[in-house]
Formats: sequence, structure tokens, C-alpha cells
Amino acid sequence: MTTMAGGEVIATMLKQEGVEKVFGIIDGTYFGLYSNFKLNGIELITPRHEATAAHMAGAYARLTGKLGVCIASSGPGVANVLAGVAVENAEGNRVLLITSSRRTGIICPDRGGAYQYFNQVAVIKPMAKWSGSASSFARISELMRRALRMCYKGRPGVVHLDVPDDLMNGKDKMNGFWAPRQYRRTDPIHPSSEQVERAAHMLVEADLPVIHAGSGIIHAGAYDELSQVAEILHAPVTTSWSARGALPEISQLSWPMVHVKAVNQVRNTADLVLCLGSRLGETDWWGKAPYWRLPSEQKLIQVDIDEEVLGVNKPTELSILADVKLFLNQLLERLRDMESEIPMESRRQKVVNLAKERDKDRAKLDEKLSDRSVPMITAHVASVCREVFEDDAVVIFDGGNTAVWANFYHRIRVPNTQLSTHHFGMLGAGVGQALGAAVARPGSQVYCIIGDGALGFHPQEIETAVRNNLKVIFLVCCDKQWGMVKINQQFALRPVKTMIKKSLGPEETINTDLGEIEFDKMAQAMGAHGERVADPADLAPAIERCLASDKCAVIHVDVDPVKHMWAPGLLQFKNMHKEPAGK
Ligand SMILES: Cc1ncc(C[n+]2csc(CCOP(=O)(O)OP(=O)(O)O)c2C)c(N)n1
Ligand SMILES: [Mg+2]
Repeated sequence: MTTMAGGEVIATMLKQEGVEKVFGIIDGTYFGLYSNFKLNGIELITPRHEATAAHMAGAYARLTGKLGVCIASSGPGVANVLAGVAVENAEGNRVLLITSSRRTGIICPDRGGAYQYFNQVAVIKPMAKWSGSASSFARISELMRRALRMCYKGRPGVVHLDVPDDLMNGKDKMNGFWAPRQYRRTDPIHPSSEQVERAAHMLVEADLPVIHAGSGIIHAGAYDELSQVAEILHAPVTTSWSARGALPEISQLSWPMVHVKAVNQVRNTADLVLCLGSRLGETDWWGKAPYWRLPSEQKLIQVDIDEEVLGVNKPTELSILADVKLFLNQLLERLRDMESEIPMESRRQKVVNLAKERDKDRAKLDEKLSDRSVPMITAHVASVCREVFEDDAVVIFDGGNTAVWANFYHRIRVPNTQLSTHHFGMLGAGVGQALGAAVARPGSQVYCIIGDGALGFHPQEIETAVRNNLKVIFLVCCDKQWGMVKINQQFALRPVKTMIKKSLGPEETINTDLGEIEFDKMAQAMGAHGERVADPADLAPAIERCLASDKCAVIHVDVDPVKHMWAPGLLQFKNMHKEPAGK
């Protein structure tokens, strides 16, 4: 029996879970927690906004496969972290949020006039996987165990534990700790051999199966298995937005989601879908026609670790509750025995035909790169980055049209090297994601392609990067406007004139224009390296100078504001917001 602060109980349990980094801003209300981090081998990394702490934890979790932990303090700190909770839960990143709250007794219910107080659990509960509060010292360890159990149950997301400041800082007797395997599942979920057998037969007998990979593949780290199963079946692979590159996009079997028409064609040709760790959500058009073949003509095998997800949007022929990596390994073993039964020649022919549309689209997109005018067309930004940065560099896309351009001109060569807020579209979250990526992958290059509107939400974090020696390179696409909204607004206000003139005058749109921030100078003011370029020929040398500076750097990239508005794929993006016509 030892005496310790409630915060020390939490710090000890985090250590037992292998936590090495925590993201958050200090406050007296949880001194008992963070003052015990160092003793437990945990580093506290402090940004300048609590939402950034959540994004750093989310990116760290996604890129390392470990638990991402962030903290926020009673009242204002927790209010600030809410944006991060919404995003990281939607993105499905495994994040544990620990917060302090006012002392027990003056809250729940509020006795009236309490300082720095709101009902944090009530607010976070509908935003997260689970949210709970410790009502006594004795229950802190029990509720931490519960929170950690929830972290590893089903689809990853945000789990929240709130601890009043008197319990966090006050000392009491603690009677030993349980090991993680004593309170949560530590082994992956195995599929049944009957289900693997049935799946193997269905996949061998199909005319052409398509594999649809979701972020479950990334969480399970099942890249090699995915690639081997795709090869042996000769099955094209499409992905959800967030699992982009799960199969490297240099593979002939990879159908990157930017080639929308070609992806639709694959999904309309296949008579069988093997869906791995994806909900088939809105960005996959809910698995519905006309983007996918009708369920009467296309069977679905769905594999997921979350029972809630099975058959949620598209009816399944076979639902398999399992870890996708284990499933793919067992499937592979069976497929190797059945290889000669796979109708390879007809599949090859089909894939060759389908690839024509994809490759034609790529070539058409690349035509834009011959535009060398100044200020540059935004297509160059991701394209030049792809050439200059290493294959395993981590890239983050943030900002409306900026993210669209970046998506269309980037090609993922190494799985799990690209982040964005694919589900939530939260401008500015990319700043924290980039910083979290630099913490997660200290040996890799990290760069962030971001809009001038988006960076305006969290510019102060450049100082965080400098202070923590996080060598992120930010490329800010400066069009001095909320570009994505402006193009949509122009179509809503004056469609014909927009089509003819390509851009309306400053008085013809509603609050779409922004003033200039000289981001290179702003970066320099915070101790980072700064560059400004407008000519596409100057971009690669500027990136090289940033790399040579060996510190956080910001490149202010002047882009042509009119061309920037006319980003590729906007019509499909708009259509995605409507319910598909088919079942
Ligand atoms: C936090 C937040 N506020 C508002 C929006 C709505 N929104 C979507 S795109 C966009 C414009 C983005 O401007 P910028 O970051 O400069 O990128 P650009 O489209 O100009 O490339 C806005 C305001 C959002 N997605 N996130
Ligand atoms: Mg902009």
C-alpha cells in the first residue's frame, strides 16, 4: 500500500500502457497528474491551443499505432479541446483525453456561480466513444481501466475521463495496479475458420472481386497482407479517403480515390466486394448505386473489428467480426491452395480494360503541369513536393481547394504517410496533425500543404514546432480567399457569368476575400525559416533550402487565385453531399 496523488495513479497506469508522450497545456488543477509524467518516463509536449493537443495525439496515434493521449484543464482548457474531440472522434483515431474539473461537491449539479465550470462529461459524451467522471479517489483506477477498455473496443475514437481537481491533486492510499491484460482485450480478434473458408470460395469463384480498404487496414498495419491478397486474386483495390495508399499507388491494382470515374467503373464492374475495415460511409457514397453495383448483382464480404459497422450501409453476404490482418493472413493461406482455380486470364483482361480510364484521367490531370505561369497553378505544389521529399515523408493536407489540389497531384508510395481531416474537413487541424506527425516519426520528413485561410486558425503553433524542434515544412497556398467556398458561392449567385468570366468581381460575392498575411515573415518572427515563391521553377529550390535550414519552415506560395478556385473534382465532391439514387 502506497500513498499517491490521483494524478500519479493515472500517470502510473499510462506508463503501464506504454504511453511515452502526452499532449496538452499545464494548469494547477492537474498538477498531480503532469508532475508525475517525467518520473514515469512520459514526455509532456505543449502546444498553444488545446485543440492542437488533440490533433497531435490523433496524428501520433494514427502514425505509430500507439494510444494518443492528451490533457485539458477544467473549464476553458476543456472548452478549447472540444473542436479536437469532434475531429479526432470522427476521424477514428485512438485518443484518450484526460481532463481536470472543479472539486467534488461544488459541481454535479452546479451549485450556482461556480468558476471555470461547465458540465464537461455531459458535453463530451455525445461527441466521443465514452465519457465518464471519477467521483472518488478509490474509483480513479477503476474508471481509467474502463476508459482504456473502451479505447481498444470497436472502431477507434476519443475516450474521455474527467477527474475533479481535489482528487487529481489530493493524496490517498493505493493498493497496487492491474496489468493491461487483466482489464482489456490485448489480443486481436480471430476470424472463424469456417468464415475464412467461405470467403476464400466466394473470392475464387467471383468473376472480378474488388477489394475496398478502409482505415481498419492502417490501424491493423495490414499493408503487406492487403497487397498479397490483391495480387493473388488479381483484384483492383479502392480505398476510403482516409485509407488512401493502403496499397501503394504505384501498384497496377491501385485505384486512387481521386480518379472518381474510374473508381466508379471498377465498383460497377465487380460482382463481389471484399470490404476491409471500412463503414462504406458518405465519402464512399454509402456503398450505393450508381456509384456501386446494385446489391442484387454485387455480393459483399465485410470484415471489421466493430460489430456495429457490419452491414451498416450495404447489405452483407458474409459478415466477419475480426482483425483484418489476422483475417487476411488466414485467407492468404487458403488462397494459396486454391490459386489454380482463380480465373486469372479473364480477370487480367478486365483489369487491363478498367485501368485505361484511370490512366487516361492521370494523364489528363498531368497536362495542367505544363502551365508554367506566375503566380503558379496550384497543381505544382503537391507535384513538386512529391519529387523533392522522400517516399516515406509524411504529408498533411489542410484547407478547402488546397486539399483538393494536393489530393489530385500527390501519389502515395508508402502506406500510412498521408493525413487530413477526411471525415470532418476541419480547417486548421492539419497544423496540429503535422506537429503530431513529427513527434510520431522523428526520422521522417513531414510537410503540410495548407490554405491561407486554414493556417489562419492556428498560426501560433509555428512557435510550438520551433520550441520542440519539430522540423515540419508548411507550404501555404495563398489565394487571399476562402477559395472553395468562393467558387461554390459564385455558382450560387451568378452561374452564367461565373462560367464565362471564371471569376466574379470583389463586390459580387459575400465575404469570400481575405487580406494578406506574409506567412514567410510570420514564420521568421517565431524563429522558423521563411520563404516566398510564386514561380513554379522556384519551388523545389525553396523546399531544398527549408530542408537545409534543419528547422520548422514556412513557404508562402502565391497561387493564381482564379485557377485555384477551379480545382479538379469539385462537381463530384458536391454530388457526394446528396443521397445516391440507388439502394
Ligand atoms: C473550421 C472550419 N470553418 C469553416 C469551414 C468551411 N469551409 C470549407 S472550405 C473553406 C475555405 C477554405 O479556405 P482556405 O483554407 O484558404 O483554402 P482554399 O479553399 O482557399 O484553398 C471554408 C471556410 C471549415 N471547413 N472548417
Ligand atoms: Mg485560400
